[in-house]
Amino acid sequence: MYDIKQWHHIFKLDPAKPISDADLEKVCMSQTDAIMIGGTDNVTEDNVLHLMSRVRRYPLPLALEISNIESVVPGFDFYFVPTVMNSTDVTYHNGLLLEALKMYGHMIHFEDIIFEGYVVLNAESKVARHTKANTTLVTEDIEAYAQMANDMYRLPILYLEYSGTKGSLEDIQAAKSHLNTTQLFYGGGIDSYESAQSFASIADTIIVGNLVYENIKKAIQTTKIKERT
Ligand code: 1GP
Repeated sequence: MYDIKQWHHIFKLDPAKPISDADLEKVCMSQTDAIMIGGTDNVTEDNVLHLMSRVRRYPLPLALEISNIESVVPGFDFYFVPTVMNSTDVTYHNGLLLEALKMYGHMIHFEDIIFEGYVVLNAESKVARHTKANTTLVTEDIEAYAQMANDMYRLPILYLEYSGTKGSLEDIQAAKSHLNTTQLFYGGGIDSYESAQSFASIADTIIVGNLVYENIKKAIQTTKIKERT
């Protein structure tokens, strides 16, 4: 079975965005460790199923990052379930989860579920607006969230989500210094091999999203990060 701890690079594909067969092949045949399907807007059962079936032709791990209950479909290797630790709305802490468990708790394979503690840091991002995240955080806040994830909730993953913009290396390093069991995911603004390398030198795992749709060549270059070799 796949070991998430060994993943250093993930491509996150948005089921609401078109991608050609040729680009999808490049992504899936690259040196990435896994594909994650996830997005914020217009994620539906139909577009998740469609993208899943296209990616399934390739021999690499495939995860769904759950954004709404309606678009959860069987057939993924893993289901990543975000809890947005800096959301001001309980819906995004455990409210959606409560509803999901009431409806489907009897049929969930919990061994396939990975709980992710998200800290959303780009105020301008869709995810920040959608989850009503309090993004006005200083380094001490980010450190405290890291302690919360690692030492209190004991989450498998802390995801520093800067979606659409580059994060502060100092803040990422500060978070990392509080983690000894929780795996650090970093996502946001990776636009070249160099930026991938700088974030990968601190985070355990980097996530590349938009670049797949903006510049496929540069996106593939991000998979060459040294930690992988
Ligand atoms: C988004 O963290 C990912 O959820 C990746 O961010 O799209 O900015 O690469 P980008």
